[in-house]
Amino acid sequence: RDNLSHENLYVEFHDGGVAVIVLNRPKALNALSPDLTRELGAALDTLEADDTIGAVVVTGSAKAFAAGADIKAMKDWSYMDVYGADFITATWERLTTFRKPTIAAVAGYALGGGCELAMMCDFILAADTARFGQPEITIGTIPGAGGTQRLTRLIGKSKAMEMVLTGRMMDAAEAERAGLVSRILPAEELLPEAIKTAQKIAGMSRPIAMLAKESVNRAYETTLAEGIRFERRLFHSTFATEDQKEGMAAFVEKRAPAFRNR
Ligand code: CO8
Repeated sequence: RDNLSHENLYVEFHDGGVAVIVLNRPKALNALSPDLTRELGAALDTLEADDTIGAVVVTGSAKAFAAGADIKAMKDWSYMDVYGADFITATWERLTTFRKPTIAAVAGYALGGGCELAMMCDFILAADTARFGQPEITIGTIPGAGGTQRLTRLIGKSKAMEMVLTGRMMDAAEAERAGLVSRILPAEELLPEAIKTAQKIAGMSRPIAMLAKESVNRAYETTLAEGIRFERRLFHSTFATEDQKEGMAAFVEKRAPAFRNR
């Protein structure tokens, strides 16, 4: 299947129901311009509607996942330019409303909006070259796409506060220790392993994977008691699917399940 090409990114299709969104604006280290974020939203709309796709990887280049929002584009904007356009959360939040599982495969710089974009994915796989940071304070602003919120939930107040107040970067090892990334891989294995992981997820029952994602995400939105109740109801609802019958029957019959995504 042919790649889907946009000006600042392209989408590769892989076997097993996986799409890879490759941010591709090398001359600006994948800085997230308004055009790039619009294209990302459009790509996600396409992949959400595509029944052949079960999981999505978002990645950049060897040097940069994304070096942040586009400082050259932003520098002269007025308050009304950014407030009026609700810059730029409306477009970015598309990733957080995407219902299929998403993996950020991060090599090189994930800074500012780039780190925020990675944190909007369901989990982060990092190359040993990855560097994470929220350097906004060094250019006279603060994180604006979840950096003060998601980073704090992921790595705790002390580390998040230090990073947001000093702008210092974390390397991959520190990011893994802190719980920001799920695993570190040698740089050359990052994308193949991310695709393999996405294929594994896409091979599960799609609706069940979506329920699992929704339930984990609820942990960030509500109290423990409410989250547990929400999880229990979703768990109950899996018994209304054919795939639960198939999965459990396959286990008992000692064979591989053939999920039909219903
Ligand atoms: N915006 C625009 N251009 C950029 C950006 C950026 N964020 N980052 C790098 N570039 C450009 C450089 O200007 C340079 O272009 P040129 O060759 O025309 O001068 C080119 O990319 C290569 O960059 P460098 O020469 O600087 O490469 P180095 O290897 O020397 O340094 C760094 C790499 C350390 C990553 C460095 O480029 C850097 O510090 N970049 C800026 C990082 C940053 O401050 N990011 C935060 C931006 S603010 C932000 O993200 C706010 C988020 C708010 C979210 C709201 C939704 C979008």
